[in-house]
Amino acid sequence: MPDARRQPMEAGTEQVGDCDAVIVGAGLAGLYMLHRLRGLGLTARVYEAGSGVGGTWYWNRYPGARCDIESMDYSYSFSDALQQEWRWSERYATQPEILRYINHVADRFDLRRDIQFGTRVTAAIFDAVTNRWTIQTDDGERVSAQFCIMAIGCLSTAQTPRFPGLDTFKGEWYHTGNWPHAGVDFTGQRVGVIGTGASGIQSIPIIARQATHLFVFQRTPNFTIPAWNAPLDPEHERHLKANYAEHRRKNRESRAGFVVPVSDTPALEATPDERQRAYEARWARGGFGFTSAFADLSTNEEANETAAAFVRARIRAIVRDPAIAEALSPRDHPIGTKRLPLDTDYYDTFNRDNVTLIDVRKDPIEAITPDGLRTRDAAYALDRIVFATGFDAMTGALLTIDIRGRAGCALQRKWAEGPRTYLGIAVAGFPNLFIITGPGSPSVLSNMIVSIEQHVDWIADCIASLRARDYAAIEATIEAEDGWVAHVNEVANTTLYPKANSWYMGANIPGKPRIFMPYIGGVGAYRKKCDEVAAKGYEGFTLIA
Ligand code: N01
Repeated sequence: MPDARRQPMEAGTEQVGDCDAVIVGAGLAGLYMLHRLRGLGLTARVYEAGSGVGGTWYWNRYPGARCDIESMDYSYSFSDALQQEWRWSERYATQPEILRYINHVADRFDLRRDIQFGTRVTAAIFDAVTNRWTIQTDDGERVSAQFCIMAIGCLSTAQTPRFPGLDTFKGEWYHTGNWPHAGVDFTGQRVGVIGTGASGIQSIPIIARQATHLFVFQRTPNFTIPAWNAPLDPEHERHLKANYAEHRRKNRESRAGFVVPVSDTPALEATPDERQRAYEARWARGGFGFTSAFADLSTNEEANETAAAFVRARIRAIVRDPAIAEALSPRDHPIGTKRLPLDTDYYDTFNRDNVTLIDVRKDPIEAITPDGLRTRDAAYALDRIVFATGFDAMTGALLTIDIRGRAGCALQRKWAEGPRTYLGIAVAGFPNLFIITGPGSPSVLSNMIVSIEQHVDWIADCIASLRARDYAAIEATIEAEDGWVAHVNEVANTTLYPKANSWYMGANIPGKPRIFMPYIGGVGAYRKKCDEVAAKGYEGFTLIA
């Protein structure tokens, strides 16, 4: 009788040997994971689909791409020498600068020699007899590893809507999440941008300055807050570097992985004048702190509406044509319940003569044509189309890999009704599989680097502990997983977040289960929980000898 627990691999694959761990992805998570595992004396192999390191910052090269966490916060903290020597040039770093930083880290810590670029992992199969994973790639390689660590990012599966006729378009089209490395010059072009999420909001002002004419196809207007980007103030840099350890500690213990002044006053207890002053001050400072102006903005709809109304008034003050201002004004979701983008001149861009806003909820896109795009009521001649239409977030990249745990159970099947994890790191039935910033962890609701470092450190410590005690495997129990999933939902339901049709809810992907995927309990509280689990001998996990 064949052993049902052993899964056959595809014929024609080449076994390339054993290592202690396979890491999938060479972005910020994969690189630091590799560094930590090497430090423990483990052998690790990293597979990366791109031809270079950087993950998100390797793929998202669209005009205006920049981080909206401040650069002094959006950087690794694990090496004091690194954080002291690296110099950021702006308050919010551009994509090229972040990619230079990540390349610098890869070189500085000599990481490239264990990374295989241009290789996609297609399958990962667990063998319950050996407690090892066999990982298979698109170029036919197979490798066996005790641990399989998914560092594939939360927003790495670009989503291009299936409009009829796209293959007939005579011009060029791009997705913001898979941008040509050579860049795109829109000078003299008629350009259509579809989508007004963070990527659209960052790229639209820049494309508008280049294009002959820009048509923005908007389905849902979004709230956005000014970034007020500027060169990094040397005095601010000096001060932070002198106090970096303390600053990083506060970030780790904070709610979102960076510190903003958080008010403990409920908005409805303040007078209209006090609210106006608070919102004006936050608007003038720019950045994510806007929604921390009052304590109840993410939990009380009436309170939230006071902040939303302030932003809509700003839109009316900036955009000269009242009809366009109204079309840009979000009315279908509480502010902050969809990821709040930060912008530079976004609303003002709609004052330009060469920019046209098309509300595709009123006049839906019917098809892409050889010469452009057709809505129900009009045809638009376009030379270039930019899809700023987002990602199959949080689960998309994981579920494109055929991941099979005990008894051949497929993760795709297990997650058919939505992702289920313990702590967003582990999945019952999938021993020795770790997910960095997986669904059920703060991940996308936080400063990603803070969450990445926390997960990597936790996983590295867990592996070290298993090895020290001669355990072959660790597996989340189904009870712990069920309890965590219930907790994640319960906390989400105390907020307004589930009220928005957001990618946090899977709402942007037709047919995707509607579940609030990230954990909204806060970075600091979550870290404490993970540390407690470890301190109690990995409570909620089974350790396998
Ligand atoms: O994607 P999105 P994104 N027809 O999903 C529209 C991170 N990020 O790439 O809202 C017409 O937010 C869709 O409309 P609707 C950040 O976490 C970070 O912009 O679904 N329109 C929406 O307007 C962010 O949240 C940074 O109705 C369609 C847009 O496309 C996440 O990435 C920068 C459509 C997609 O918005 C994703 O942002 C950039 C269709 N069929 C991104 N399908 C920084 O750190 C979709 N849309 C700065």
